Amino acid sequence: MFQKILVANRGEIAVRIIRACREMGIKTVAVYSEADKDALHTLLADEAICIGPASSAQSYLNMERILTATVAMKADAIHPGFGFLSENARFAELCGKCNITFIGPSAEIINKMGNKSEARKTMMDAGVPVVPGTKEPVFTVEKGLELAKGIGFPVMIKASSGGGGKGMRISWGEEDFTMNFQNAQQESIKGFSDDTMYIEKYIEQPKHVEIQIMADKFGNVIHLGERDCSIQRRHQKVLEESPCAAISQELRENMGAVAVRAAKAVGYENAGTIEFLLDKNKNFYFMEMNTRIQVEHPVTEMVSGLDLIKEQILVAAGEPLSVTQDQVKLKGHAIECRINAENPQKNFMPCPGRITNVHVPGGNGIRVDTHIYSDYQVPANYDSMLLKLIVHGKDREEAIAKMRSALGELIIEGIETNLDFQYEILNNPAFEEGKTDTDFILAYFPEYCK
Ligand code: MV4
Repeated sequence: MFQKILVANRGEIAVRIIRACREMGIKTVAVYSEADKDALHTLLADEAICIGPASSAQSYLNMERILTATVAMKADAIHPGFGFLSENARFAELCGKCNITFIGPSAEIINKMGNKSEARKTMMDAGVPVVPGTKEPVFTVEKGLELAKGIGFPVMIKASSGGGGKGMRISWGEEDFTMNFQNAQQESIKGFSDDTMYIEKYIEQPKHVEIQIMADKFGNVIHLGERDCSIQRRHQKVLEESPCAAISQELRENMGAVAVRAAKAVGYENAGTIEFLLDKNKNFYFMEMNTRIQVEHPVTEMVSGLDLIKEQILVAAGEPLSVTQDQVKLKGHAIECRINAENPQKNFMPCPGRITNVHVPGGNGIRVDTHIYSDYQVPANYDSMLLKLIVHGKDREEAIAKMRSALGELIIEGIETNLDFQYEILNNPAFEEGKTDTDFILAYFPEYCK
């Protein structure tokens, strides 16, 4: 087992990883920027080392500084968390060259899945259902239009290097295809220096359902059920839950088996997520694979009883998974609400500043993952997520009741947050009925989408 892990991240996920390490008897090193001198992860870790100025590019994204810190502090592994360097194949490769274990999949797999059109092709060959569309990459409008006519409009034009909605356009017919293809491709060239595109049939008002998988070095792959992450705003998830209200046990087992097949097809290792679109007829289609631990992993932890961060560390150290598929028992219902430093009245503009007072809820089935404390200054340089409130109840109804109660008790003073917005979602009748799809916020909260 590792003696010491360097946590190459900040915020609540860095705190989450440090706590898991401490429970496992592993020493921790925090890296921090000049803006994070008093951050909770800096204070909680056994050791901490400053890696540069506030800007991410010069600190949490600075591979050379992080690797140098790891060697200097004599850590034997790096946990990258999510965001920052977590899906950077070059970083995973450099870790190996420095004799440091990158806690995640290999550089080759990160690369393969990071290239979305290649991932699509790999999954088609593995017999995984993908959204109807192109198999080979598309580079020109002419070829694109010809293929789009074959697929049938509307279509979604996507950048192979894309993600988070970047380099993505809907085309409703031949008339608007050329403009949308060119715009998506230009955005991709500008953002990712890549003109590789692919085209899919546009699935209207789908649910975003993702399957959590875990794989060890012995070829064991398990799935831990699904998360419904349909409630998003501008491709930022707002609320996630498990299980998905629309999925039967039969469909869950089917999707889980497909996700395991997908992971095995690429020789996957460590934690991963297979993202699917679920259409109105309950057809599901592979969309992308995320090769990191995700923000919303706690909802899966609550229903499965597993600690996914510990599991990541175990398998990275060469241990087998702690459970087999047969031993996975999913119980009850979990919901996570992301609380951000942002102002819903001002188009969700980030609102950093000093937090003057915090009170967090507690009690049976309530979990709070956060790095904030009273008198903490939220820096303007990073993501605005402050806190994840996660609840676990015997069923969806109880989980909703718990979340309403917990949101009502949570107090964050001194800065603007989306707490009231979350409360409105929890009290929306359509949410109660499980009518979650990717247009949910647009459909029920149009006043927040102007
Ligand atoms: C789609 C789609 C419908 N049809 N692809 C959005 C982010 C990127 N990862 C893929 N996305 C979508 N791809 C096809 N063929 C709808 C979306 C989409 C979406 C997906 C998940 C959650 C929220 C979303 C909001 C708008 C669009």
